[in-house]
Amino acid sequence: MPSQLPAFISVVDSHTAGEPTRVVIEGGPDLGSGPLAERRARFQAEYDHFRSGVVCEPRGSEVMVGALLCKPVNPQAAAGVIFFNDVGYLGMCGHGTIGLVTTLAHLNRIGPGKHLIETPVGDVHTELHADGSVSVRNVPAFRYREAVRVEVPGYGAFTGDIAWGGNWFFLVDGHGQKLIAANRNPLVALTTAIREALIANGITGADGALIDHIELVSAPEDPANSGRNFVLCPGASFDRSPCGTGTSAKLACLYAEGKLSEEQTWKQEGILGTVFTGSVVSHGDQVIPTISGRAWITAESKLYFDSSDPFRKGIAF
Ligand code: PYC
Repeated sequence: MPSQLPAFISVVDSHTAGEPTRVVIEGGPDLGSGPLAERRARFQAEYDHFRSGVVCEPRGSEVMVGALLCKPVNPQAAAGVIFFNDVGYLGMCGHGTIGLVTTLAHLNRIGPGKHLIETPVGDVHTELHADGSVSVRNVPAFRYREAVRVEVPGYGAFTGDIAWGGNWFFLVDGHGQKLIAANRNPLVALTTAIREALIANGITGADGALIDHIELVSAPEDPANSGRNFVLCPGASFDRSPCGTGTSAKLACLYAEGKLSEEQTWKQEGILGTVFTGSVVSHGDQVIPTISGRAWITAESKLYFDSSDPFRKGIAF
């Protein structure tokens, strides 16, 4: 009965470089056994209240990314997963995949080694290392358009690249902002205004896809790293981690500009100063990025959805 919620579900929470992931282990909706993209469409059409109940307040928050663990199509895969947040669904999620692999290891479902994970936008090849870090060989990434100019009301003109890294990104350099946590409110305001301006001007990813992630990039604060970013996620939240798909999009742009070779490692600093390392291999006119980072388990819980609770489907602000 799709509009109903189960009495309770089991989740494992973790954070990857500061960004939380909540993996639904038991009690999630039965989405059938087709490709993950079809199952995501069914999730959205029939069980969106489950998404909002799990990640929105009062059980979650706008920063929480949910991960619905699904039976994979390929019996060789360790898991299928559908990522979601307080406003909708993600294609891939780099920090979330690192959190998922760490969670599966915590549950003793996998050990160190290589594990295939299916997502709605393609297969990702992960490796859990002996030190607890996780590498994610992402779906192919590419720069779609270079140096796109957009006029942002109240701020002026910005120029950025549009790239796919498992989600759609608009990457902006030369924004004049210092990318530090103390500036998070003005950074959210600016990136939200940029996203609205892209929409207002009909600037999209391929096939009219909504560009829902805005990535400001700069030089690193720590000279040991290669670059720093601030990533606005779909909705009003920003990524506390360096954003796995955002790092992938950045790597694709660097490669397209001839500023990154297959031999180089890129150290991507996020807004908290935490780091993902990244590299690429060429894939025709695209690249296959690999990003690595570490997650930590923060809780194993049951979430209750009492039928008399007015906020069992989450609070929609
Ligand atoms: O790590 O890819 C990522 C991600 C996307 C949204 C939040 N984190």
